[in-house]
Amino acid sequence: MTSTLALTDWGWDDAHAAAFASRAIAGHEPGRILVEDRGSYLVATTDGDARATVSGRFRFDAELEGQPGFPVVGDWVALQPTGDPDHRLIQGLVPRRTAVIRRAPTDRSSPEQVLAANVDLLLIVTSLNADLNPRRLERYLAVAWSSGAQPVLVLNKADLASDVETAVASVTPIAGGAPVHAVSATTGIGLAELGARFGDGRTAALIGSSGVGKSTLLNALAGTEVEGTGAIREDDDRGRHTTTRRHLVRVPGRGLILDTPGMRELGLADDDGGIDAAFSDIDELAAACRFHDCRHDREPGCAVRGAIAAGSLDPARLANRRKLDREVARAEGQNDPRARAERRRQYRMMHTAASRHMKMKYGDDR
Ligand SMILES: Nc1nc2c(ncn2[C@@H]2O[C@H](COP(=O)(O)OP(=O)(O)O)[C@@H](O)[C@H]2O)c(=O)[nH]1
Ligand SMILES: [Mg+2]
Ligand SMILES: [Zn+2]
Repeated sequence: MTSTLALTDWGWDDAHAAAFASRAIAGHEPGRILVEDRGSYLVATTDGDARATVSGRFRFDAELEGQPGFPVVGDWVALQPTGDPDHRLIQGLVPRRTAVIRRAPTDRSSPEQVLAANVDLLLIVTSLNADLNPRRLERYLAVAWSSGAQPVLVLNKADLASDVETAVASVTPIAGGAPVHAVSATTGIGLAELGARFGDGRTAALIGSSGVGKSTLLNALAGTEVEGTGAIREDDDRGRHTTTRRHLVRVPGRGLILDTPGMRELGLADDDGGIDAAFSDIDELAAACRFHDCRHDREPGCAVRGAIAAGSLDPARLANRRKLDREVARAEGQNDPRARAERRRQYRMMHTAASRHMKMKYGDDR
């Protein structure tokens, strides 16, 4: 598929351009990752979509140093042409403006996973027919606030709910200022208001459990069955169609939208203030505790326990905050600093050996 779109149609702006220019190497051009498929990428470029893989040097740095890490959907990368007009080499990564990161608690080898980069609007989608789980929403909100993207709570399947207003009122206290939209992807309730948050050049991502209606919502927002979604659907073991790969699609007038597969576990990685932001009401209460290091346990003069006693704070919310804090502390413990230091040392040794070799072979001014 060739297109004659400008990079701004893919979300390129002055800040990205400046970040790219400060590192640019002659002959490299910017492109945006649309799909990642086991190390092979589909990228949007000024010449249309192209295939790309990371260069040997990029892989070397990513695998040994863990820096900057492999590109993910939404990333802007520096591309170098190859002899094959449909294949580019990824030589660099433009620093991410935002990053949605999760930790897979069961996968120790890759404790952190960047789900998407450069997302402006993060839609946390949940369904009004199933039980609305506030604890799960708090978890998603913590991830969202850490990411740097603006979270939006989307309560889908409003057509099936008997009391939408009560449901919205029940999540508003935990939304922490994030807008809440009750919508129906199938009947169109609330879609105009939600759609107004999107715009050309902005990047939105849909996250949430499987079955809440993310893909249906994407199609409804696009006003059509989004091109390419068929290619990223596969039958799962129950014979249903599920989204299996993250795919950034362009919807004219609504910018770029990323549909993600449902996630069984959304572990929290290193916390960049996301938990504090998701539970700012508790921190505000805590400021009035008698002791500044109050653990809201049995301390006298505890404003947090006072709020629970008065019925204005759900004790389950405090318990969930503690659970998420413990989870992050455990994750940080697993990022063993000694293992990290050893990896750095090995990398430096190899890097020095490699550059010595290159110098001998090609001289100093490569
Ligand atoms: N009644 C109703 N069903 C919906 C709505 N949105 C999605 N669905 C249905 O929910 C099921 C799962 O939707 P899907 O978009 O695949 O969910 P995803 O796993 O989050 O991508 C499908 O059968 C949809 O038709 C809605 O607003 N109302
Ligand atoms: Mg889906
Ligand atoms: Zn307290």
